[in-house]
Amino acid sequence: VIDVSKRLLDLPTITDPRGHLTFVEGLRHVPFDIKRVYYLHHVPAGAERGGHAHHALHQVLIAVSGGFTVVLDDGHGQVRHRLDDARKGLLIKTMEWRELVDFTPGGVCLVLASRPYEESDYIRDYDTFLRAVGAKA
Ligand code: T46
Repeated sequence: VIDVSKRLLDLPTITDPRGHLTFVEGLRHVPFDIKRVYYLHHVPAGAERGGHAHHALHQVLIAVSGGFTVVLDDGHGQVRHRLDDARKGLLIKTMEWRELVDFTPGGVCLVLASRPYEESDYIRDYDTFLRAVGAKA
């Protein structure tokens, strides 16, 4: 089972009377070179994102506005973590099933990814995922 406390990254944040500025450099603040950035926004109430795992992709998720809950599953157990602090990143590694649920209105999930988009990197079938991680015969 994934230990979420070991996956939370404290992103450098400069605070002054004008507000907060948080920044991220690849290979310095996240453990990979950043090859792609995308963001999930205007997510309707009740919508669920994710529902897959990746063979090779590493990602860091940041709740840059509002919040959402991440369900992480390594095939041997699930953990849920609420992300709602724009100064924190959540690292998701290879072969980890993820679901993003319960977005607040206006919630935005910024994702930093270690690789370009490749459909062949996705495992979208949960039984296939369980077999691949050795959690099912
Ligand atoms: C993940 C969660 C957090 C692209 O063309 N390029 C891209 O970089 C991405 C991420 C997606 N797409 C296309 C592929 C689909 O036709 O956008 C469409 C929606 O993608 P998907 O259903 O995979 O979106 P989510 O929100 O379920 O999952 C995404 C990422 O795919 C996934 O890696 O971890 O966000």
